[in-house]
Amino acid sequence: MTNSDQKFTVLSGGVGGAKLVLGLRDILGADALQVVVNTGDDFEHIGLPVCPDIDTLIYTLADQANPETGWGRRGESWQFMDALAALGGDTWFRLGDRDLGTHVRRRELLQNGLTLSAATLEIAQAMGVPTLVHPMSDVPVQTLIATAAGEISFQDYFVRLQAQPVITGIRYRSESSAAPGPGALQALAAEDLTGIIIAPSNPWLSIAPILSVAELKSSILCNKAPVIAVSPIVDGQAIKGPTAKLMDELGIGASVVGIAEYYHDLIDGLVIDQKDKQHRAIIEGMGIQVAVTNTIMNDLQDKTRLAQFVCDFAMKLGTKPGKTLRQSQGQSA
Ligand code: FO1
Repeated sequence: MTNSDQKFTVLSGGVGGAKLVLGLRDILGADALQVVVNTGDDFEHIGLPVCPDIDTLIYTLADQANPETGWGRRGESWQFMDALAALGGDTWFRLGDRDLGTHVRRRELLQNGLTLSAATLEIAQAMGVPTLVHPMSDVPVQTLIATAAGEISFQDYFVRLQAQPVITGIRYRSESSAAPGPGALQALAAEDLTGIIIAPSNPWLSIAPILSVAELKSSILCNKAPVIAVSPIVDGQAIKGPTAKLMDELGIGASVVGIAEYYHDLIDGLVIDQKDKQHRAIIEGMGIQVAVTNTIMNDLQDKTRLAQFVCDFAMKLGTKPGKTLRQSQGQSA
């Protein structure tokens, strides 16, 4: 199938999402794609506004992502961190010298009165990334992790404590009800979309914060375009990160069926790995269309191949009668 005139909006978290977005950008072109990004991981660190998922995505699209760490910038050096350590500063969260430039520039733009959406656009353009990257909200929405020892911030859980604590609950906190980022809202409400794609990011840590912004979720539910998720679980294992551990801890059980159950009121289609094809019937029994392929993305060819597969699946699904039901659910939400 040809990709001309197709338009997609993607919901994305960090590395897994960025890989699929890169594949989509390569086959569709920058203009046919918009990305709504999780900001639940964002925090202020040593006085700087750090937005890990936004930066992972922009660095990936700019071919500036650090392949060694999976976060931060390619060709990184650590002189700032070494100097800070020598002075007794906080070093559990490592900001490389080049990455530091992004956070300092973002702070300057925010202090000049720009919204996070506008600052992100400015940084993306400066890095030669024309793809529209939209923060889910311009106001802070924090992912908070409940553990036996109390509630902790996302970065405390993920980086400082290396995702070791057992999770007993997760919530997404904003000071008032979080307003959607203007670009994010427009990208999900657009009437000419071929599909809305949920990238293979962690559903609870990366996608749920986006869905916690009520207007974004209802825009997805109301949109006539098919919604397709790509499973981040393959053969009971997470492709990356603590997704499988978290699913076990929340009593869901690490399986692609748990992913389908979590998204079932939202999606029309789920892309699962060929290693999970035995789960196809049970997922289809939930009213979700299933497409089976190799979902592991090691190189650029894997990314573009999976991206093309997802686009073709969206074309096949088209606008379905089932949309009427989701539309009315969305309006009452
Ligand atoms: N992850 C780590 O495991 N250790 C770090 O020191 C670290 C620093 C860091 C700096 C900037 C940035 O944008 C991301 C960084 N990350 C680090 C990754 C990040 O915290 C998580 O991978 C994401 O929040 C999850 O998507």
